[in-house]
Amino acid sequence: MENIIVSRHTDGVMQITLNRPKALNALSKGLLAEVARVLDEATADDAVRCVVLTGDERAFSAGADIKEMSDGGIPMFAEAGRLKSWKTIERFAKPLIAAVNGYALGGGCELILRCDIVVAGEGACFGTPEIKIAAFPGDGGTQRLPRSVGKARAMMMVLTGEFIDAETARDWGLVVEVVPSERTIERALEIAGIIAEHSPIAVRMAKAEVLMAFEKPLDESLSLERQMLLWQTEDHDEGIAAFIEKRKPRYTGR
Ligand code: CO8
Repeated sequence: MENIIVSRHTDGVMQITLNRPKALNALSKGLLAEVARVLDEATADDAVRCVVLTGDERAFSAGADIKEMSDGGIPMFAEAGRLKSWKTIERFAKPLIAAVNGYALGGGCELILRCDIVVAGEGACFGTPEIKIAAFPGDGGTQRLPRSVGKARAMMMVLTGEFIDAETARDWGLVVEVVPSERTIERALEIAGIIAEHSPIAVRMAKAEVLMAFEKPLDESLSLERQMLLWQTEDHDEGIAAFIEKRKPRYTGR
């Protein structure tokens, strides 16, 4: 991999570190394709229960690669491979946790909007500055940002291009916790480790159900949630047995 570093932790957590520091981890087509490839591998690998996505101290990611844009022009955004990579990230069914230090801008901000939980270091900042280059957050940001922070705040960010700091991002609901910068990855890994102990099938179902709240009308998602109650899993039986027998459950993911 040229643009990312992949590491595995013993507790079932995979860490993907964006690694284009000279370009502030800008999301080139190559980088996005590598992230998508690794997420496909993580999907197929039962040993991976949760993924943490991070950058470096200076930037989680400063967004789409503006230098690639000038090569390809705006239609570059609609390039099939690039859209396929985004789709893979969006459809990843296991939990995805972002650990953000430094800039999370443009596509970098859109990337965290696709994550399930976001932990930020004190110095992190978030923004959708595309308007400054006569564009808009077209990798899902115009739709996901208002669902995350509400219309007025999304309009403020999208139309001014101004950044918000980590505390504001937490107050607005974009981020779940703000921690000292040197603790960001550690905290994200802690959360991932807790999730990795749970039944993987129950975790996948729970993630899918919460996401339905943003994707479907309420009557449809409530009806789908009720249908999911019919699911019988061995893990559920094991969870109940372990509770009654006062022991740790041994989940198999079935
Ligand atoms: N793409 C490519 N290279 C970048 C990017 C980027 N997004 N951001 C920074 N870099 C590069 C710089 O060019 C510079 O490289 P070099 O040293 O070779 O000149 C290096 O990273 C360091 O950057 P700076 O020197 O600019 O660092 P500063 O600390 O002075 O500034 C900033 C940091 C404020 C983050 C500044 O770099 C910046 O404003 N970057 C651009 C942020 C941005 O606009 N992001 C949004 C991009 S567009 C997008 O994400 C989605 C578009 C979807 C459009 C849909 C269709 C309309």
